[in-house]
Amino acid sequence: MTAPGADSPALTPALRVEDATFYNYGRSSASFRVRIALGLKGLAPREIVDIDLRAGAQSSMDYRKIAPSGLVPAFDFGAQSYSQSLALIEWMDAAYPEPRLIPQDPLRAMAAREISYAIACDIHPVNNLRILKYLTGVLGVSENQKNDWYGHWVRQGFDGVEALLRRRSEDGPYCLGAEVTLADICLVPQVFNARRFNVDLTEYPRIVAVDAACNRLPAFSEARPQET
Ligand SMILES: N[C@@H](CCC(=O)N[C@@H](CS)C(=O)NCC(=O)O)C(=O)O
Repeated sequence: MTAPGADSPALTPALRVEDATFYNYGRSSASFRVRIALGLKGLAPREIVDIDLRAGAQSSMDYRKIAPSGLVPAFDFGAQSYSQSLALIEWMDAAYPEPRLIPQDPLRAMAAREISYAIACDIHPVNNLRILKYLTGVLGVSENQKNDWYGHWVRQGFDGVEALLRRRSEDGPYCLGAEVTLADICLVPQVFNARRFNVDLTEYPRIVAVDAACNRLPAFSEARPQET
């Protein structure tokens, strides 16, 4: 005889941010997203460990045991560890629902993810450190050409994001209007990096305005990289 409930998966025991080690890097925009989400929710991991990307610490065997992809950020809970900034943030949003970062309304949730993924899946991956290093180190691309590459893909992506903000941000001040969502968490680090690479943002008044509004909130301003 089958035990009641034997065919339904067991719920995983609850994990807590307070028990996690957060693997972070100041200038990593994916880590920056997680820092903003932690701040908005008022959560503090047990420990924050910086992985020095410039020194290649993300590729060490020890770090790959935590995050096999060799990318930051990651949460290590001891017996289990997880990476991918949006997965970490979506888990926090489910486990600590206030304030909600992904709206409960399915259409608004889709709109928040639409902007988030436009940044995190389309812009960020082609401009990641390992891509830029491959361009200059393996393909022999010059610094100027690398910077052209960076600006090209940011502008391509921001053209779409600016148009989405015209449709979705209503009277602002944030990506979807009055409430901060995952979309803002993805936008602000991307704008920070665009400025670091001297990308001209004059064509993107809505993006610039949302960034300014977010940076007036401590969760955003306190999560900014210390060094530029
Ligand atoms: N999709 C991943 C991207 C993570 C990622 O690309 N992290 C960068 C820093 S922003 C990294 O660790 N780069 C190291 C490298 O390129 O070697 C996420 O959202 O967590």
